Amino acid sequence: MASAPRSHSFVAPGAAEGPHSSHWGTFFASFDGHHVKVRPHPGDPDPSPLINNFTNALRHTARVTAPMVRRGWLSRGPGADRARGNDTFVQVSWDEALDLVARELQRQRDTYGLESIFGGSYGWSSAGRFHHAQSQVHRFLNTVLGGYVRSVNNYSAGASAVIMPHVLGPLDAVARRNVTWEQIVEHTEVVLAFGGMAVRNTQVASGGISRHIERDAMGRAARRGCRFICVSPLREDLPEEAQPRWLPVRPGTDTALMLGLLHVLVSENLHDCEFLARYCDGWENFQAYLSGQTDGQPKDASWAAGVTGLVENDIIALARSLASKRVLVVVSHSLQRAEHGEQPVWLGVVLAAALGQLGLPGGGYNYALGTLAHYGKRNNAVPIAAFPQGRNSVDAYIPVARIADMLLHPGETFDYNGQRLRYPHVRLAYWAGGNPFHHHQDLTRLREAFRTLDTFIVHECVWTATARHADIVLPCTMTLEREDIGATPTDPLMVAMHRIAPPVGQARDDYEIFADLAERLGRREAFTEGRSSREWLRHIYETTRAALIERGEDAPDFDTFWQRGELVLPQSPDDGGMLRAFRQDPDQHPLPTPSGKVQISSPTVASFGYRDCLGYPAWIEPADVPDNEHPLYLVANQPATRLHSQLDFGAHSASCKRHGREVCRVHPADALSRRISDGDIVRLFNTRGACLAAAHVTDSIMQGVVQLPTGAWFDPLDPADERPMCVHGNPNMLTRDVGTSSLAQGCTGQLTAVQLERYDGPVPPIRAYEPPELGT
Ligand SMILES: Nc1nc2c(c(=O)[nH]1)N[C@H]1C(S)=C(S)[C@@H](COP(=O)(O)OP(=O)(O)OC[C@H]3O[C@@H](n4cnc5c(=O)[nH]c(N)nc54)[C@H](O)[C@@H]3O)O[C@H]1N2
Ligand SMILES: Nc1nc2c(c(=O)[nH]1)N[C@H]1C(S)=C(S)[C@@H](COP(=O)(O)OP(=O)(O)OC[C@H]3O[C@@H](n4cnc5c(=O)[nH]c(N)nc54)[C@H](O)[C@@H]3O)O[C@H]1N2
Ligand SMILES: [Mo]
Repeated sequence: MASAPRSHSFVAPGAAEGPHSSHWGTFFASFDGHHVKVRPHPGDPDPSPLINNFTNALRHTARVTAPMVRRGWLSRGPGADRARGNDTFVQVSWDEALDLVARELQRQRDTYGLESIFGGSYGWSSAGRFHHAQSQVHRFLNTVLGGYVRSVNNYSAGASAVIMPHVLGPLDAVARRNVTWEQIVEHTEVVLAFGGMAVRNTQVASGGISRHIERDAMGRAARRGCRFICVSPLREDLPEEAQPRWLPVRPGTDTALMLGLLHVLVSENLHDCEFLARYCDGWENFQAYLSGQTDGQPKDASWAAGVTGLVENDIIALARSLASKRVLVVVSHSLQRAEHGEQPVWLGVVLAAALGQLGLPGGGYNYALGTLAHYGKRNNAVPIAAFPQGRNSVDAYIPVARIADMLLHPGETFDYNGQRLRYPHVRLAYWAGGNPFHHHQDLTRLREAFRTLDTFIVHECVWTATARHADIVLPCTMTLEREDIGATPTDPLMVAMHRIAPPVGQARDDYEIFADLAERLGRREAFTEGRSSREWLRHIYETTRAALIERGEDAPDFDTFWQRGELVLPQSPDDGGMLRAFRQDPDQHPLPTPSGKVQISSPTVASFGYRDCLGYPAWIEPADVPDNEHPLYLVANQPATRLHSQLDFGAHSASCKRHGREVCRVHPADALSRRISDGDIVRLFNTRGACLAAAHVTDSIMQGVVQLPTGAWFDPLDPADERPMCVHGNPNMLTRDVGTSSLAQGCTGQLTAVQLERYDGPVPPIRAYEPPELGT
């Protein structure tokens, strides 16, 4: 595994075959006018089946093939409209569409100022560095208009990105430059994985991934004797190769389990006092809470068993088995995408510190390892340039998952990381490269929020629910229809992403669309700097090439790189990063925290005075838990068969659905008591909404929990309904739109409480991939 990957030449069978890359793998592809043929990169030891989602995608009926304007907006003009999401569209020419967009942008800016424009906050779009749609829209709004209301953080790590700097340092230093899979294969004795490390998730890395190594690495570590413990409601959150022990924990209670483990370690004097004294700050404060001195409740194993549903003796035995071992604590992103998600992230640090493991090879704490293919890897020794964003003159921003709050409550104040902020009055949203009807919670509320806008502009390749709720939809190319450079700092392969197929219908690249809009607003040069797409690729490539030349490495010119199809980049040594340096010399290499040490408790966070995030990590009762009416936890996790909502209609994703619906896992006991059989259509519901899904009855999920992955396109039974049922299986019909806490205001979409029943009504057809009706 340590050996560097080789460059592969790709003198391919079909003349038209070319190299390409996606967030889920590097591959070669060709197009026959109807279908795409894909072949994984030969250097990938465990390629992802997700690449097969491309085979039927390019000419699918779901593609947007011409510019479209919503009937109501065209006839009545900009303004709040309840018809959004339930209206016909009118096809217009590119010139008409661009004139309408340019005029409306100008009107908003001149009438209300830039604080009325929201720059499409979020979304993964494609793997290429240049055509990255989010960067395109942000650069456009900055360089052409002068700025926009932005968002900070993301849906992945909303809580951890804010709490981690208070406790250890920047998130990337803890997630991306820390313990590698190489170290685990060699050194680790116990991997304690909260939320598991599902190989279905390590199929993916933003910017691309050329070698999927996680399954093999876990297998090799396990064969050497490393024990893997999967703390999760789902057995499959660790692969068989890891020979895992499954510890099914009640969702949302990991914090209590960690406290129980710490209580055993401390009361049996198995904790590393020397490490805590030398490297940590604020242990006493935390210990007062742990022991019960603060609130009268010792957080002992018996208490933890009551909260988590685990057996007291199992908690005690687990704690003892960790002492004096090379232990790696892992906390997945999923744990913090929930109420009080800051707490398990913080307590993971405390547990690793109490075990004295931080900074040791293969030991300590690697937040999010195994949730994306970025983590556990070496980092490249040369930089990869991004498409520059320009300067944003607007100060107003929101934490990304507060989008619906902002639209529904303009002018109101809210807490965020020690500050009191005010929601700006946004009247126009411009989205490119994301799908809020995939990523946001409580979709009924989100529909209400988007209905308040004057104008909603979306660039999309396909008719997502977001496009259907827009006023102006501009058709854009899919990645296979254009050239780009695929690269990310944690993968050594830079890929020349060749164009595989001509664009569908009238689709154009986001860049070309923005360039023509900039022209209409008199700012073409400011946006393009006079470069064509190809010239931007050359420009971006030069940054990497210059660094290679400086290091005396193979540094082909752009044309040679393009013709070779790929370039292997040098990587930095596996040196353990910030935490190793700190452990070796805490005086020379203090952590970037107020004390320079690990903040077991944080006076800074304490000074904010929040009741939902205290000055030390703690168990805080969540509000959204099962009750008599909604007795089950719903785990709404990442889909195994696609990336988010992308290519949901793709061959692989579609082949894994049942009766065209998303599959929901149910424990046999929960199924039996509801007379649900494997394959039945079921209805999941709570006070916020409902959706249909197909049941898969399995004992790989713990009793009392159902699981429905994200990504099935929102498909309302009746779009005119105020609270429609999704007939396809989108779990965000059910999730709650509240922040993790006043500290981070992160997304809490992973967990909610639901009821489940067999659905005996007539099964409605799936219409999510049919284009909306055309009007005149
Ligand atoms: N309930 C619940 N909700 C969740 C999560 C959860 O665990 N539970 N997870 C959250 C997480 S971690 C994430 S990261 C988000 C993901 O949320 P998103 O990133 O918004 O999801 P994607 O489906 O990847 O959306 C990308 C969109 O970009 C479009 N696109 C692709 N290429 C291009 C292009 O070149 N140009 C343009 N203009 N568009 C393009 C695609 O068609 C697609 O609609 O979801 C979050 N939502
Ligand atoms: N195939 C595929 N891979 C992906 C993605 C995708 O869409 N498809 N998305 C990528 C992205 S953007 C991100 S951010 C990462 C997200 O990475 P994560 O957020 O970690 O991924 P999830 O699959 O949502 O959750 C992992 C597991 O956590 C468990 N879990 C949920 N709640 C709890 C809890 O309270 N306690 C414990 N102990 N376990 C719990 C669930 O069983 C779930 O299967 O995944 C990435 N990988
Ligand atoms: Mo994510």
